[in-house]
Amino acid sequence: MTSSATAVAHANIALAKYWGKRDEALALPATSSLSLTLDAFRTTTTVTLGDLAPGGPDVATLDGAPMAGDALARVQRFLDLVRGLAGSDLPASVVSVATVPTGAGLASSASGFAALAGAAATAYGLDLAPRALSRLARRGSGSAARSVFGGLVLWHAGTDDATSYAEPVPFPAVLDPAMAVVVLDDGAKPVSSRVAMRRTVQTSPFFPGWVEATEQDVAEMLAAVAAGDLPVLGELAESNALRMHATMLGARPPVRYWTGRTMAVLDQVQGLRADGVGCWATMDAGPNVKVLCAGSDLTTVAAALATGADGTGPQRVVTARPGPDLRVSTGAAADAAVDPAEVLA
Ligand code: 2P0
Repeated sequence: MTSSATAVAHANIALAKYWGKRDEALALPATSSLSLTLDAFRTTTTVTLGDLAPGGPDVATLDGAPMAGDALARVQRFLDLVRGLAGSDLPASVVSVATVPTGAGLASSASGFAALAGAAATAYGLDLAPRALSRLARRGSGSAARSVFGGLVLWHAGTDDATSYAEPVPFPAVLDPAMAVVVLDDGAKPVSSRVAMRRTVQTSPFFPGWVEATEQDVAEMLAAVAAGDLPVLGELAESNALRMHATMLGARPPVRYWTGRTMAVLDQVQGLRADGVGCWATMDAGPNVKVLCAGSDLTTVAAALATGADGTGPQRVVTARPGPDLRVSTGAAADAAVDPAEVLA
């Protein structure tokens, strides 16, 4: 008998970052983190069982191309985990379509492993509540724990597998968070965030300070969210991102994801603030800059960023608002959920 499930998960961008694990095997982070799930970037994944010989290898495609090597091995390891929970030896056929450029610091592994967790758990007959699904997604990729939920999301660092999960953080309508994503480079990054994180933990003398400061940032951010204070949230987010990059710049050899164009966008954001427009930058494991602003300012901010910084020329900007929770469907509804036209051109 064939069993199939499809899940749609949205990418998230951290405002207080996850950078460094305290336990690699269980993917337990060194700090809690806070993120915004975005409506503009998502992964749709279908997991089908029953059309491959039992005991054989899993197969997977991403945007129509067969997965191979390390990327496929990572998917297979994750499916082994799900099979262990389900008591199954059936291989899976995985079809994934993303509107997120892969490996470019645009949170593709977050939406990718959240969608895989949702689809695989259902296909293998596991009935997991959202918190358990968040814990499962974490094992695929840490940040995927957060993509199980929409809106603002807090991932508790926790102390073990059971206590390290994400949950939504309700926010007042007045907060109105939105993001303009400046896509400077959507190619794969030179150093994976997994490798860069490990190197930072092992060699950066700044790492202990980063951990301490981030726990404080998360607490202050939650207070700003509850108060509906976007400027305070934005200032904390920009500062936290700069500290994360400072920590990895302190690694040996140093990890630097920024380019000259990254710095030019930071200047643009500072210029917009000087002109009275509330916006704050955050950067992940890549050169791209994500700019937090009020939804009511999103069109203005995106238009200003799109013109490009002095001397750089026009640049691509994608606008995003808070995205939804992970959705899982089965049967005919699942087939309809996969739309090849969603592939990013
Ligand atoms: C974050 N990043 O909080 C941080 C900020 C990148 C910079 O989570 O090793 O792909 O799979 O747990 O989740 C990217 O790291 O790493 C990430 P693994 P992941 O969004």
